[in-house]
Amino acid sequence: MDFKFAIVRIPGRSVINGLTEAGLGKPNYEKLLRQHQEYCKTLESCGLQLIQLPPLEMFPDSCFVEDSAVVNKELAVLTRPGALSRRGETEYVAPIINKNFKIVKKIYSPGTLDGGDILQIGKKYFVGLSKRTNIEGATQFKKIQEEVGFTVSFIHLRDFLHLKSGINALDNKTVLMAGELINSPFFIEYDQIIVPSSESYGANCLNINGTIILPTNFPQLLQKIRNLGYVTKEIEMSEFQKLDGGLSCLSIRY
Ligand code: CIR
Repeated sequence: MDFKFAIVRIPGRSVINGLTEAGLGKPNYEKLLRQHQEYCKTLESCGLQLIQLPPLEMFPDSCFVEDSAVVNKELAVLTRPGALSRRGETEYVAPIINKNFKIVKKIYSPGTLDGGDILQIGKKYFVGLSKRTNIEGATQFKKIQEEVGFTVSFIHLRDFLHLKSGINALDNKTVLMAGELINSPFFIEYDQIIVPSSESYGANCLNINGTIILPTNFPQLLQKIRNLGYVTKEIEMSEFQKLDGGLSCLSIRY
């Protein structure tokens, strides 16, 4: 996918108290910061210009900036995050979104929507109905995007925190899918790479201008992607994994 910019937020010290169901223990802040710097360098090495926002200590999860806005070439949508402790994050992303997008829409109460639940493949959007994104939020999103020519489908999630925890596109015809999303009828038309259950976290990967970025230590998945001829780069994500955060969550790309 072709992108020029990425918005990222530097993690504050409070990140170690971020929401999690992973059961992997608390992250080490210094290590997490190094992993974030490596993430930023990797995006730059793929040709992106970074817009770095400062840490927001009052919002431990605010480095997972993807959840607060969904953007495309037509417009931006400021979300209303599903977790109460994250709801205020949008306000702090709004200024940079308003500066960079001509049309900016919003998700309103009682709707909730996290950017991690939004998967775009070409002119199609798939929206995860999850613990964080409710039907009201998804319906508002659908209306906004249909007006600018996208089709929008809803997918009920049972296990994954977000839709993109379990499925991502390598390009406009290939998806990487894990867990409950394997065999999903929504993706029949795509070439499918099945992520082994022991490597499920690796399903959250990114295509930045032709390079597939994936987390380290998922050797079977790496091999499958390389066998298809993709150029890959791996990044250490252990400290973000402890917070249920993946590669896509750490930036808003456009
Ligand atoms: C949360 O539970 O909200 C954060 N600890 C992780 C958010 C991950 N975001 C994403 O997958 N888009």
